[in-house]
Amino acid sequence: MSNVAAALDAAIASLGLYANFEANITQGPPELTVQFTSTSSGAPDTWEWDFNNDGTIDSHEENPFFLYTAVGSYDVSLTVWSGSDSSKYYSRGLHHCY
Ligand SMILES: [Ca+2]
Repeated sequence: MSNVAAALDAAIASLGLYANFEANITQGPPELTVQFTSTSSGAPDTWEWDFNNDGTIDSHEENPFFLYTAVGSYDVSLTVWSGSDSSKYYSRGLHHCY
């Protein structure tokens, strides 16, 4: 790792643990495949995605795909963990299938 990359990592880690994510697409007709990318800070070691707000974790990957198969509006949450610390980011009605 370069000195610049190491310094950047240290700066990001100093921000603390904050969950955040991006998605490559936010609406479309089913079946809609969405690529989610975690942009969380604080060097999380665990990712818990709930793509349809049903309380069931759908993925533990850092940058998962999810396939929306039904028409609807979906709330998406990402909880990240670093040791015993956690942070949750919640996006209401992020994805619309029509
Ligand atoms: Ca779920």
